[in-house]
Amino acid sequence: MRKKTGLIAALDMTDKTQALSISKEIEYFVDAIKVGYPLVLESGLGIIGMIAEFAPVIADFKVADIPNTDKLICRQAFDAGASAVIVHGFTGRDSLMECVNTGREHHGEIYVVTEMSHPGALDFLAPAAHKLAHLAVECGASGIVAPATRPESVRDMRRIVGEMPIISPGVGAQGGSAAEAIRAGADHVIVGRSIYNSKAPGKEAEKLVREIKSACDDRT
Ligand code: OMP
Repeated sequence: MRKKTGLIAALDMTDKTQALSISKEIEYFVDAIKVGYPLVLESGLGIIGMIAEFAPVIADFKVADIPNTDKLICRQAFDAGASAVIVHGFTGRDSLMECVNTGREHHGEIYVVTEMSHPGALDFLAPAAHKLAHLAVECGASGIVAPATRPESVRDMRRIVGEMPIISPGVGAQGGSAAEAIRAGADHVIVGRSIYNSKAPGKEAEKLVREIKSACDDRT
């Protein structure tokens, strides 16, 4: 994903009209727009192509199955116009490799979830996060997802994955800070509710972009 602003907006809504109007409002401020099950299940897979008119789309399907099923899901997302797909790594090397290969066939990217941002991630995922990050590197994934709610984990992941892109959710509604995630080593932050629940999504996105830029300046 090309980095211009460092911001990825997550549109976790079910209303297609609202999703398209917010996409138009924020297109200049985002590097990508992430859509997931809520919007796709309500509107159909075609919504990916519609949003891709405004910005590259990350299909957040958290793919987590056997290799063949993973391949079929990733293929659907890329054929619909997604530039990237988010997948889980805990299903193991063969499943992840299949996603990465499907991404390559479609000139698309695969981002692997390491530690998630919510409190429940500490139950099972956090203890496996280092292994998942290593697996993402070994399988040649495009990048990883690491939690803005725990900047120390982002810092840890950065040490493991080297230059690999890190995209980081959990900013705003989940309590994380965009600036801290960026200073800890994230390349992009993913922001949902703070943008789409705001009265002025464009202005909110613009504000976040300023915050990200100033945190990037602190880092250099
Ligand atoms: P807000 O909490 O509303 O900003 O939304 C965060 C977005 O990032 C949602 O679309 C989540 O599904 C997603 N997300 C997380 O919040 N935590 C994670 O660990 C991983 C993701 C993700 O893979 O995008």
